[in-house]
Amino acid sequence: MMSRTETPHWHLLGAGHIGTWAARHLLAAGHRVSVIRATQATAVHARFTRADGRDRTMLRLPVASPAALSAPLSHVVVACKTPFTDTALARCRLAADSTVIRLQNGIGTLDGRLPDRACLIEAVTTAAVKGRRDAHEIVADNRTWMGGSAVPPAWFESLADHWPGLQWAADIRYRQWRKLVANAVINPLTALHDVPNGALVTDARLAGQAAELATEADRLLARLDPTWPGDSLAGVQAIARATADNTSSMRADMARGAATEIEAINGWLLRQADTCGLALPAHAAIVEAVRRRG
Ligand code: KPL
Repeated sequence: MMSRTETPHWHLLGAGHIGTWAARHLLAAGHRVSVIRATQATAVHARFTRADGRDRTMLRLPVASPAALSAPLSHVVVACKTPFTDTALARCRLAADSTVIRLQNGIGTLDGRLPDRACLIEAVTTAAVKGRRDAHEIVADNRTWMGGSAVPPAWFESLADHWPGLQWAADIRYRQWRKLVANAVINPLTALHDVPNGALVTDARLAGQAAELATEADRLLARLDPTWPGDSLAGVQAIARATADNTSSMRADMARGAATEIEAINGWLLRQADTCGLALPAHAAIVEAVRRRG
């Protein structure tokens, strides 16, 4: 059991852009971070620069190979791409009362996969980090919310001092839904049409499809929670404008022939719609189209 003053030792599943960006803030707050990776390498190196070139940070994260882990893990950050969640989890043994931060796109990727007494912290970020494997450019830190319980863990307050824009959200569901709708509209459309995010507001045909997807998502979310404001399209368009030149993560995945996150994003909407007997034809069609390209 960790005392209130002790800082956690996190094990990171998924040392990509967002995983290493999170590690950078955890380290700044004095936490320890190791990467779980089946590799001979002893460390993962990451270089961060800001878009304006001002801040340059080098990060060295020790690698803990799954075979060398003797004790169950107490603190885990799951930041891998959603299709690899099960493979990543299979590499480690979680303590019965482990704390797990889920920093991934989509919803529900850890449902039924954690020990019963585990504490799941959902994280939602609007940060934008891009670049190559080990050289990350922080385009914007923006805002990050963590939540899942009324009261944050003891380590949260000092972490927030070292993580720009980090806040605790006792009810994080709306934040997750907002991000999910943005991803459910922007990601598959930009991937299938091989266009940057801004095309969703500049191309009339894509703008029409974006409106259809956002409206369907709102219909479902209002069915799940009648207090849902249901105004998703404006938010999606704002994100498309703010990230106009960016390549969405799904467009990048599809371009390099990697598995996409469609099942955790639009697939989640379809599974929820099924449970309430609602049809989402635009989402069903786009999931099919992405699967065919996979
Ligand atoms: O989160 C994103 C992604 O690409 O996964 C958006 C918001 C669409 C920005 O590109």
